[in-house]
Amino acid sequence: MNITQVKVIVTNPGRNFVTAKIETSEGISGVGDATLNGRELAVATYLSEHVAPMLIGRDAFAIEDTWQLMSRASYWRRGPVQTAAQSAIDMALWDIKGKALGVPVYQLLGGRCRTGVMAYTHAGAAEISETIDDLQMFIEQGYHAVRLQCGVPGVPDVYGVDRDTSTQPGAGTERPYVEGWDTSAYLGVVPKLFEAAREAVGFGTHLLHDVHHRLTPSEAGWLGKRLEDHRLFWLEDALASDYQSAYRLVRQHTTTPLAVGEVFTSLVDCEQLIREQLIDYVRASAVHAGGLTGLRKIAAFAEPYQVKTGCHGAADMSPITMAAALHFGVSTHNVGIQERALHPEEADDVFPHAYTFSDGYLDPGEAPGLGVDIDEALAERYEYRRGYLPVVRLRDGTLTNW
Ligand code: GCO
Ligand code: MG
Repeated sequence: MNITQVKVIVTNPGRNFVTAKIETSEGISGVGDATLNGRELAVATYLSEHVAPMLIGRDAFAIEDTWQLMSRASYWRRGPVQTAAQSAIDMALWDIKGKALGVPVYQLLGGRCRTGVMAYTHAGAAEISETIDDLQMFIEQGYHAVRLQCGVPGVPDVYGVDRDTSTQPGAGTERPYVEGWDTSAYLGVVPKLFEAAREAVGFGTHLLHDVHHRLTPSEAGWLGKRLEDHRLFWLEDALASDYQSAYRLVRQHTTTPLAVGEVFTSLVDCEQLIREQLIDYVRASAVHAGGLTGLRKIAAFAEPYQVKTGCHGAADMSPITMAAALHFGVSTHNVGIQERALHPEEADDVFPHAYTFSDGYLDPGEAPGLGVDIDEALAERYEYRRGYLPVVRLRDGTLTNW
């Protein structure tokens, strides 16, 4: 079965998504997500100009060889644009193989080793009390794990608070939106948030928090230590992860579990973090770390170091990525949790899918392949809109990490 066409579909059902659809000589097609939030057209062009032409005529079953070709044929290594394109092709080929053999992709990955993948979702409001209300609502909806964020006194527009996470950030802002930041005020409020949460719901629900790259190693060590009694499931992206060795200092000062890696594009980005056991969870996703093939390579390396995965699952990755994460999730031993942010309703219509959520667990379903598709006619109705991720400035105007 040969690849006959690679279509690139850009659509905006509530936010931008880029999809690769591979067609084959047997009439079986497969889909892969190539969405790189805020830089979507770079990947779309990379796919249609540089990737599609070299794939025509290739064996659609040769997944590993195609993955290696995409890693090596460009000469230039990794990079988010290249790996998002590689990820989409990889996912689409797994989808095709599953459909051709009549099995869900998780069967190709070794079969089920758990009944469902525990999901966490996001509670975040300006006031601590409102975040706790959200937390209680999610517990009623069946969640066993919830991420908590809250406003920082004196700082307007903080990450993870109030704005609709299905469409923000990155959906349709014509210039990067400017948020503020104050580390001292933040460090004052976060311990209070978790104290209030444990008082309200006890220890029966896993609680998580995303620092979103804002702290220095010593600040992160202090925060992790301060939160230890509240037993977080994880503290995420405490630092920008550009220098993996920076996590040594954090690790030396706290036993709060650490998660990093939604921006990682390959094992190279987290090899030291894993090998030195500086983290507990790697957040790499199927869409940015080389598809199912790339994600499996990271997970296999992490397993003996007792590092688990907790795949990035924000709304800026399409339902195709969620489907891939769940086939990986039920069949890979060292999967810890899966992030779940709801997509806009229109996006769920454009990408009909077989995966389900019940009692806090996600399941990929039993449809052959990935169990997700793109309704091309519907997708065409939603035109691409340029959108930027926000930036952050300190009180004195200095730019810092968003
Ligand atoms: C998360 C992430 C997201 C990112 C977004 C950027 O933990 O879900 O931090 O909210 O900010 O995916 O595109
Ligand atoms: Mg995050």
